[in-house]
Amino acid sequence: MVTRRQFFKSAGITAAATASSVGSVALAGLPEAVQQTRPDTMPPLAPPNGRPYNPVVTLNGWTLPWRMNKGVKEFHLVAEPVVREMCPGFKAHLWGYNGQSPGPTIEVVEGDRVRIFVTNRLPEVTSVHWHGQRLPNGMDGVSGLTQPAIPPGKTYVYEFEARRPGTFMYHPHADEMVQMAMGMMGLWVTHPKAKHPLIDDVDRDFCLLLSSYDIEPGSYTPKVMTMLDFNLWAWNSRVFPGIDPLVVGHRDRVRLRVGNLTMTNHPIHIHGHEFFVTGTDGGPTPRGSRWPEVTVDVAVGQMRQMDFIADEEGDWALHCHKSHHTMNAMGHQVPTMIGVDHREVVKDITKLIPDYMVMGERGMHDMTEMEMALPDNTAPMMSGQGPFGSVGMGGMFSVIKVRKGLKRGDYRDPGWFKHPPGTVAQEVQGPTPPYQDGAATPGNGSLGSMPRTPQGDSDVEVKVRKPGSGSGHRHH
Ligand SMILES: [Cu+2]
Repeated sequence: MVTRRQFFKSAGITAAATASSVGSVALAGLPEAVQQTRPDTMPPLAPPNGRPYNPVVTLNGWTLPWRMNKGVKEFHLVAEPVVREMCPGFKAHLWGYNGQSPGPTIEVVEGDRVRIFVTNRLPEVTSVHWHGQRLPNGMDGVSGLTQPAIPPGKTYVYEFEARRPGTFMYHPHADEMVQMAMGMMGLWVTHPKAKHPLIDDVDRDFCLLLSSYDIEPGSYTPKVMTMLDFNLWAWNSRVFPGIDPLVVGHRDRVRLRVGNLTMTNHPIHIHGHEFFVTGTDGGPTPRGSRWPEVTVDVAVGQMRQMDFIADEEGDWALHCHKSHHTMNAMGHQVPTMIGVDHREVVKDITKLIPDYMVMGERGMHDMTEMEMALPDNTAPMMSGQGPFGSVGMGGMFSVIKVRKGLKRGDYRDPGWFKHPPGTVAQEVQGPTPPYQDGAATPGNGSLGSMPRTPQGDSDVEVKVRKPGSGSGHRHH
């Protein structure tokens, strides 16, 4: 078991100095405001007191330590501006809690009495809504409706009993559009107090929040008015290749808890396994309602809890199945160029813009390996190196690494999977049989957007201009 002090040390967190905006007298008697300075996935926080449970792992996040005060678990959240590294080389100026966005995960046990102090170090009012919880109305955190908004510099306290087990979220209910667009959110897990008929024990328990941002390449602050056209799709305010892998042992029982606080739905897709949806933010699902899936849609404001047995070794992708959501900023300004030969045009353009680059004539995979001059502080659009080259992904993407012989509680990255000989797709040697050109040839009844060139010309040249190319696409 990790002591509180050891946890602080190993997790790289520090007790924040008393805020200048909140007098030390006012804070005397409050639990210390623990702050996290790193964006790494922190080891699970084994409960140092209270009822035991198997703690969760927050991907690229951490769990907030508490103090026990006469049988009440006391937490201290500090709402404040933070600098979040969203992936190596790209930092965002967000708002969050205790040094990070999302805020720390709060973990308690069904039946716990919980007291949460919330200090507001933002330049405007805030509040905290405990999404999904059963609680007294006045603790629900809707500013103006159930409480006055918390003014800047003030500390409010919430107190209630964690009445039912499950995965919940917390977020402001004051100037929500701005504050959630700026990254203010966190996860809350209530573990069952005893063996629960609908909640199975698991070996590894991961949680993440889906969030989205609109940050112009080269800038730091999200555009808060954006409603749909976000350009960064994040898990716990990280984008691939900045999202840590989910390391699990072979045959481990694994749980994924995914909450969605973006403005659109996300079909979360697992490779190589099937999962069952075993819970929502409404609670555990009845066993008779469960069926196997490899993709589950997580709608706006929902949580989905998926259980699976990791019985296939390897490096398995886990990602949002909206392909725009596995790309980072910049992708949406690029016009579709497939089938366009714009070499002549480029000569004219480069007279005006010397750095102009031809992109996407043969698809966009080349962009994953292109050395592009990006503005400072920009996430690569799609990158991430795998053992076989570029993965060509960004945004909501990670890898479940299933390995034999992992010790319980070992979450260190085991490196890339070593495939047994003969189990990797490979190039076919020898001559390929001739291919009969079919309907997609001009003059053959239809006009393909990418007509084949005459046989014998290995360098594909394209002479057809695709109608409508050059107009940027919008996504939603
Ligand atoms: Cu998505």
